[in-house]
Amino acid sequence: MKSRAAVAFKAGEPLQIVEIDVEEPKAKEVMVKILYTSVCHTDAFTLSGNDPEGVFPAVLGHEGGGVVVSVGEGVTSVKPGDHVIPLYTAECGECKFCLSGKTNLCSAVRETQGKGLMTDGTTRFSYNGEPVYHYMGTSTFSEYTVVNEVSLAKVDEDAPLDKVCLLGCGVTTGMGAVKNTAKVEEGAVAAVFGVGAIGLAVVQGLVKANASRIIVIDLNEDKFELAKKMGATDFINPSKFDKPIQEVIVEMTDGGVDYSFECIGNVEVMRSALECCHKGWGESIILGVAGAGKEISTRPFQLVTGRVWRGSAFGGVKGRTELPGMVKDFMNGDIDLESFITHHLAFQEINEAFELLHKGESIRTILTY
Ligand code: AHE
Ligand code: ZN
Repeated sequence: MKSRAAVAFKAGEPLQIVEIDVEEPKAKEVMVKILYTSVCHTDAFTLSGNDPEGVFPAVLGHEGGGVVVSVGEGVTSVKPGDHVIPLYTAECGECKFCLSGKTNLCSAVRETQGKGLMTDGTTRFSYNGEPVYHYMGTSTFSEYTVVNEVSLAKVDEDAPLDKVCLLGCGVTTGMGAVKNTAKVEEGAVAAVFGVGAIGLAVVQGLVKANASRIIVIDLNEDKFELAKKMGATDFINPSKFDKPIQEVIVEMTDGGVDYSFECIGNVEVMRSALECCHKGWGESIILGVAGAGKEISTRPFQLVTGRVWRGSAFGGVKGRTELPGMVKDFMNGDIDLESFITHHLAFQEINEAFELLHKGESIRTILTY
């Protein structure tokens, strides 16, 4: 199968739109025709060369929606024509992780996924006869992609894929972190560091959880309007203060917040997010992806005195089990996805979508194939 794809040939270089070859799905694999995809900071992060798992050339992309084209041997949960959202956090339902009841992380395909390969150690993509790697088990920047069956959530055919594709990463990560990781209770005071798609999704989750105060922190004040529209109550630009921002937040919240969320991937900000938490019970959740070699630090006394540092992937959401319900929530008006969509572009304009993200001008750009 020939497929239009945006290939990351080299770290730090723009993607190139080329025609690649995509092999038919093997056992337990599925070919999906991607109809819509968006670009997330993690794609840009991997393209930059800062991701220890980054391999090139690769077909990046992990927030998309499409239709099943064909299935490999032994695939039972989807059939051609089904509408699906690819999952970078698979759910096999059988591994130690899936059976633990403690995590949404699944080990079925994660090891090969991190190497840009399918589970048999090979790739389904090639260009001029040379292999091209997969990415995050999804590779939504190709019109035709091959993914593992366990990496697909089947969703309602009536759902608009150009919107629910956003549930493939940012929105689910943010909303899930509030509900599953922090388990925010009514009346809680929360701080959200970084007002991109994930930060806004955290704000939406906090509104749903009836948090009493939602403090957003960002250097780009242009982001505050949308955050306010979505329910944030306080707005802080750290560059306007001459002391650590955690001190400012502790002062304005009578001792600190109940929950904080780091949605940037900056290890200094992670420290602020922990240290703005209330002594005795405040919990800080790390959602941002930090660059290779970066480490977090704080005085252990911060933890001894009751603050908690946590993190989660994909908001702790089990994709195959829970995404269909989130799609229904969107269709019933209980999840807002429209507010995240700031731009629409054609797939071949994908590098422009990366630029909009870099410049902080977009939250999400929906690319149409
Ligand atoms: N490959 C990186 C880590 C990347 C990472 O942390 N990814 C997040 C998703 S980012 C979505 O935009 C995640 O959930 N990871 C869980 C997982 O299993 O990868 C590295 O540092 O090696
Ligand atoms: Zn993402």
